[in-house]
This record gives sequence, C-alpha cells and structure tokens, in this order.
Amino acid sequence: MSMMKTLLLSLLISLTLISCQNKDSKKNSTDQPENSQLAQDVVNETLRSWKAYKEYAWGHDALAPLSKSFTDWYSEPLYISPIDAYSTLYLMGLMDEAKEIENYVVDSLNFDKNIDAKIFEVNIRILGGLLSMYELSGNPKVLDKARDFADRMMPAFNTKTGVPKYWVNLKTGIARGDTVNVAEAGTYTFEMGMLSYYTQDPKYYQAGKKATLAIYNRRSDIGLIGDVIDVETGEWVSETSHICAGVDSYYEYLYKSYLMFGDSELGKIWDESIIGIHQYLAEEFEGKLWYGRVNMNTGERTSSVVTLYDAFFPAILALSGDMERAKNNQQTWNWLWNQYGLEPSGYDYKKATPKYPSYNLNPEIIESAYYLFHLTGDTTYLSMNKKFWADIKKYCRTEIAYTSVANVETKEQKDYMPTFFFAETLKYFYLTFSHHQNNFNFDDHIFNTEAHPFRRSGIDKTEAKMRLGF
Ligand code: DMJ
Repeated sequence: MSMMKTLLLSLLISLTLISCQNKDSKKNSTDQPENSQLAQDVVNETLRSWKAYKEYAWGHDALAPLSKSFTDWYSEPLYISPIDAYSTLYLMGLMDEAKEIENYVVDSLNFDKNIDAKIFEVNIRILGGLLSMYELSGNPKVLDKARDFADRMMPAFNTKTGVPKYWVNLKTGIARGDTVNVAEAGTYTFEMGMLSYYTQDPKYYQAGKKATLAIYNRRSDIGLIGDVIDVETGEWVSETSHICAGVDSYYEYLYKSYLMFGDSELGKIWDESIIGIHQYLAEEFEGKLWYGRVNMNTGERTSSVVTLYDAFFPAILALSGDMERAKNNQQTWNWLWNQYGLEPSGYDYKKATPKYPSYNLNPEIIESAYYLFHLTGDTTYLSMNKKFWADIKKYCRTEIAYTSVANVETKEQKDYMPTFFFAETLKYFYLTFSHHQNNFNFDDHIFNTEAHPFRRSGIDKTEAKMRLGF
C-alpha cells in the first residue's frame, strides 16, 4: 500500500473511532429510562426550590429555607439568585420562569445602589449571569444591563498593579480593600472577554488580563505563585501556593479564556503553570492523588488541608486532555464524599479529619463527574452523580427547597441556600442525567466558573483578537 493510502486509511479509522466515542458518550447509558426519570426529578426539585424562592424571597439575594425567609448580601438586594438561576431554568426548558427573570432584569433592576459589592463574587454571578442571559435570550437590553454593571465594577481595577480592590461601591465607584486572594485577583478574563466581544470595546478584557498577568508576573523562581496579594504594592501577603479555594478559578480562567478566545499568551501561562502544579503541589498519599499546599519559593510542603472547591480540578484537567490525572483526582474526591455522604468544606488528608465540617451545596465534584462522563463516556461518573444526588436529597432537602449542612458528620442543617445551587449544582445534575436526550452540545460550550454557559462557535477567533485587543 502506498504511503498516502496508509495515511488515508489510518485517518479514516481515527475519525470512525472518534465519532463512535462521541456517539457512545451521548448514548452510553444502559439505563436511559432511569436517567430520564432522574433528569425529571432534578427539574421538579429545581421548580420546587424556585417556587419557594419566589414565595419567600422574591426580590432578594438568597432563600433561607428553614426559616422560610430571605437573606441579602448587602443593605440593598442585588437579585443574585434569579440572575444565577436563569441559565439553569433556560436549559431545563422552564421558559416561563426564565422569561419572568429576563423581564424583571430589563424592567426593574437598577444597579445604582450605594453599596460596596465584592468584585469577585458579583463578576462571576451577576456579570456572568447577565452575559449568559444575553446570549440565550438575544435581548439587547440585557446586554445594556451587563455593560452598565461592568462599568460600575471598572473603577476597582484602577490600582498600581491592575489587580482590582476587594470592594467597589456601585453608585460612587469608590473602591476599597487592598488585600485580595488570587481568585479575587485573576478571575475576570472570561466575563470581561465576553463583554469586550459583544460590545467591541477591548477595555474590559484588557483590565481582566492585566490583573491576571500581574499575578503571573510575580511568580517565584520555581514558577509558583502565592495566594494573597496587596493590590497596590504587588507584594505577596501570603506565600502559600495551592489550587484550593482562594486560588482555584485563576487557573480555571487561564485555560478557559485561552480556549474561548484563542489568546495564546494565556495558553502559554496555563501550560507553564500546570508543570509547577504537578511538580510541587501534587502528592500521592495512601494511594490517592491530592494537591496540597507548599511555599511558593522553596516548594516545601506547608499543609495537607484541601477544600471541596478543589474538585473543580478534574474537570479542567479533563478539558485540557489530561484524562489520567483527571480520573485519578476525581476518584480521590469521590472517596472523600463517601466517607461522609457529603463533602466537608475543608479536609486534612494526612490527619484524615475535616478541617471545616460544613457542606454548602457546592457543585465542584458534580461538575467534574459531568465533564468526565461526557468526555470519557464511562458510566462510573454517571453513577457518581447519581449517588451525590441521592445524598443531597437525603441530607439537604427541606420542606420547601434545599439547604446547607453545618457539619457533614452530624448532618445538622443551616438556614441558607446559596445562589450557586441554582446556577451550578442543579444544572450539572440535570445535564448529566439528561445527557442522552438533551440538545445541549457540551463540546460547543464553555461554562464560566459559576456554570453560566457560552457558545464556543459564537466566537470568531480573528474577530476576538481585534475586539479584545490581544
Ligand atoms: C462558585 O461560586 C464558583 O464556582 C466559584 O468559582 C467557587 N465555588 C463556588 C461554589 O462552590
């Protein structure tokens, strides 16, 4: 056979294999009726929780499900639950509920409020939620709201390093708070990039990227970063290096923004950073793969305390093609979950004891199981999410909705349903169980860190270069 024919034949075989694999990952479940039932169960429970929010907390930030009341983050509400809930309700086909939120946002929501908002949190939830609402609804008035909100955030970036301050006043633009962690410093390129793309104004992406580069440029000689920084002096306030809560989404956005917009500078930073993570942070302990804490300058281990937020890592590893580590690390989180039937917020893997015993309906382990189920087609990950859903129903379900748990050992409940339960946790469960039947194309989407979906095919990479200014 000629060289050309051999090449063509192997190409054909690879394409056939890839296409079979993709079909498999859509249809791979032998229990489709059971999965459809579970998907419907998630929809029903979402609707039940949403109705509870409407009845007891409408207009406010979050539902307090035990006292049947509400909680606001600040002295005035910012309507965070509905903005976070929109994309989940939309994907579930709950269009009347989604439309009601869209109408409220356009007709009644006003961000001219004299409150100091935490820039990191409102970026991923409010700006991310509004941008995704614009993408799904196509309503230009929603984009106006998103831009208005981002313009109110922008003064925070006006610092010596370009890393934003912790709070910004939405009315006056006065920003305060010089000490921020790395996630609060460098989780902006994705939302700001989307906004620059839609508005053709590069200033948003430029601000987000400058903050990210300010972190990267302060890496140590061994290529690690600390976890807390002074936004004016640029000095590290804490030199502990890790991927846990307080750092996590900095890494997530290096890779996701590179994938979405094609900014190769971010791609290179991800490639370089991941080497240091595997070299210094990864630790095999009693047959499990953990990512612990070290000193950024020496690489010496400082702690074996991890957080449940770190379970985002298998998802991003899998997305970047590192399946072996992704599967390995997900097994670790699955093991931890099954020690308690829920995950503790903080856990010391060498002392084998919870450091922070609460579980606040967080999504990360479910997100990673969903990614791995889609990307490998292996039903092990579907089974994981079935178990997580059963446990959450068992321990977190209340008369009207779902609530956080104060202690994973006693299962004592708290009176708070976080907004990301709507945005992320319920969405990842639904997408997993409806995988064989829904029209959602995972491969064409990237989720922001709050699980708001954005279409990859909506971005033209050449245009992105111009509109984002890289
Ligand atoms: C979410 O608000 C986001 O995913 C954030 O990046 C960190 N984790 C919380 C939920 O656990």
